[in-house]
Amino acid sequence: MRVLVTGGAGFIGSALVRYLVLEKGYEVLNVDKLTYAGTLTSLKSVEGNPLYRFLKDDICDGRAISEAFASFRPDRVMHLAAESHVDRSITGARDFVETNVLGTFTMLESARAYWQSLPLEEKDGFRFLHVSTDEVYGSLGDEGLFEEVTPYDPSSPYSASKAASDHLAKAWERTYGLPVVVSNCSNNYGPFHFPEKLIPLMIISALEGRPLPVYGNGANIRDWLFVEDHARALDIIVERGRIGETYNVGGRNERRNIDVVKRICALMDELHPAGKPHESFISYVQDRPGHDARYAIDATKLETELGWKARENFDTGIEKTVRWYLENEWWWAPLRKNYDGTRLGLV
Ligand code: NAD
Ligand code: TDX
Repeated sequence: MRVLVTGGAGFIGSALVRYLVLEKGYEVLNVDKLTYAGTLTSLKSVEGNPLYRFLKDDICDGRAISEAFASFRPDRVMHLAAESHVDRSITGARDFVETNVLGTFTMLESARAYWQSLPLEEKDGFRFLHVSTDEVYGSLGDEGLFEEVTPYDPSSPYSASKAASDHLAKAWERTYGLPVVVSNCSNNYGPFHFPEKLIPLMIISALEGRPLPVYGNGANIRDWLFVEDHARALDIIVERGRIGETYNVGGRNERRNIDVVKRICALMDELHPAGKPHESFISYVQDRPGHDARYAIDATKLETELGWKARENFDTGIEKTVRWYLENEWWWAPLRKNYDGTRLGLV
C-alpha cells in the first residue's frame, strides 16, 4: 500500500505517518512545505525507515505535486496540509485561502489527472481522503450535536477556507468521479501539538510560570479527541468509507475551556509544583472575535458503519499529554523560541 500524505510534518499528519509506517507497514510519501507549524523532529521514529520518504514541497505548486504523483504512484492520498490556527486566520487570512482553498484545488486536480491515467483495475482502488474539521458547521447552542447533514455555517476565515475546500473535494467526486471521501473531526490533542494551541500553550506556560490566557469567560466548549484515535479513524475511513460520503470523527469528550485549563493546572500542581497553585496564573483576556460557543460531534455513522471507537478518554489522555510535554522539552523548546505564546496582536 502506497499512501501520499500531505501535511505529515504537522501535529495530526505526523501521528498519521507514524501510525501508517510503524503499525500498518505502509509505504508513505510525506509532502510538506515545512511552514512554521511543520517540523521533521516529530518524525524521528520513522527517519531512515525504508517505508518512509519526505518531499519538501508546497501543495499549491501543481507541477511539483503532479511529479510526486507520477513518481510515487500512490494507491491513496490523505490530504491534511493546511493552515490550521484560527487566531492566525483572523490576523492574516491570505495564507489560509491560498493553502486551504487553492492548495486543495491543486491536490484534487493533480489527483484527477493521475487517477484518470491509471489502468482500470488500479482506478477502482484509488482513494482521496480530504481531512477537515467540525468548525465548518459553525457553532452549537447548549443542545444538539454536529451530524454529517448539519448545514455548513463557518465563522472564522480558517473554517470558511476549510468549508470551501470540503465543497471542492465533494464537487470533484460528483463532477469528475474522483473517488473522494471527506472526514470532519473535532479538536485533537496529544503529543507533538504545536505550542500555539490551547492545551500545549497552557502546559508550557504553566511550566514557565507565565500567565494562562483564557479567552472571554472560558465557557466555550470543545469536543476533545486524542490524536492517535484520529489517525486510526482516518486509516479506517480511507480504507472502508463510502465514496462521496462524509464521516464525522469525535470522542464524545465535551469540556469547557476553563475546565480543561483547571485540569491542566491540577496535573501540573501534582507533577511540577510551582510554590503556588497553577490556577493562580489563569488570566481572562479579550475574547476571540467570532468565537464559536460550542462544538460537539455525533460520530454514530463512523462507529456503526465502520466500527471505529475512540480508545482514549479525556481524563487519561490529558494526563498522558501533560507528562509528554514535561518529558519532551527537546521537541517543543525550539518551537517555543519562535512563538512565545503572546496572542498574535489580538490583545
Ligand atoms: P498543523 O498546523 O499542525 O500542520 C499542518 C501541516 O501542513 C504542517 O506540517 C505544515 O508545514 C503543512 N503545510 C501548511 N501549508 C502547506 C502547503 N502550502 N504545502 C504543503 N504543506 C503545508 O495542522 P494539524 O492540526 O495537524 O491539522 C491537520 C489537518 O487536520 C488540517 O487540514 C486541519 O484543518 C485538520 N483538522 C485539525 C484539527 C485539530 O484539532 N488540530 C481538527 C480537525 C481537523
Ligand atoms: O490561548 C488560548 N486561550 C483560549 O481560551 C487559545 C490559544 C485558545 N483558547 C480557546 C479558544 C477555543 O475556544 O480554547 C479553545 C481551543 O482553541 P485552539 O486550540 O486555538 O483550537 P480551536 O480554535 O478550537 O481549533 C482547533 O480545533 C479545530 C484547531 O486549531 C483547528 O485546526 C481544528 O480544525
